[in-house]
Amino acid sequence: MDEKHAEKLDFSGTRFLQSAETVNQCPPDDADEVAFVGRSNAGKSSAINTLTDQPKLARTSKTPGRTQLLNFFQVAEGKYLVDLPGFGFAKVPPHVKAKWEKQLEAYLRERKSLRGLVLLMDCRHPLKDFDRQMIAWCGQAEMPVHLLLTKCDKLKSGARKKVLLETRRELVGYGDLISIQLFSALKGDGAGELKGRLQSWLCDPEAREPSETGA
Ligand SMILES: Nc1nc2c(ncn2[C@@H]2O[C@H](COP(=O)(O)OP(=O)(O)OP(=O)(O)O)[C@@H](O)[C@H]2O)c(=O)[nH]1
Ligand SMILES: [Mg+2]
Repeated sequence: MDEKHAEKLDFSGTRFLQSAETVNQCPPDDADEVAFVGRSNAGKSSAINTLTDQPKLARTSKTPGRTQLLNFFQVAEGKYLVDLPGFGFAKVPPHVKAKWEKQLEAYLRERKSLRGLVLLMDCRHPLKDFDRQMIAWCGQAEMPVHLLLTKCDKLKSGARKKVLLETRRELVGYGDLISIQLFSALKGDGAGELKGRLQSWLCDPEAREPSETGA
């Protein structure tokens, strides 16, 4: 028999699967997936590229608002990473922005395949309004969150530790639902830790519901 628990993901074999403009266009909802969310320019697409060792897999840009669709990447059969559009870009017309926000909300609410969210925040500007709203929503929905404090190559070692400790302290009330780490797409710092988290969410059913231990 196929030992699903033992499956070890090879992130470097990830390939682009498809884009979706609406939730209805997403792949069939019977997979395991993790979505990368965060304010525009936080480094979502860059994180996916570092993780998969493919610098051009997800499109990145200095201009916020680069990712405009839900982009699905397949790590293995039925195991997806989803690159979501960022929030907070100023140059997008309001009606387009409203449409994306609606689709993003619908995706988060309706998608059964979603096992957890990787929430990315620039470590120099953590916990902005959008991040707090996202975390509060996850708390209510009991959706696990792995928080990446990105671009940590921009801070010295002491400042990194400080932001990690302070962010952890602020979110301690969420217990096991939220885990937090530093990350640099540029240097690869934290890539191993991120892979470990994704591996367990995508392949280990027990890791998804930490409080349910059965009889
Ligand atoms: N120094 C440094 N720059 C980074 C890092 N990660 C991303 N960047 C830069 O930040 C900018 C935005 O990165 P993206 O990965 O495109 O950000 P995004 O969150 O996907 O942005 P949207 O698609 O607009 O939501 C790019 O210029 C990246 O090169 C990092 O770890 N270190
Ligand atoms: Mg992007």
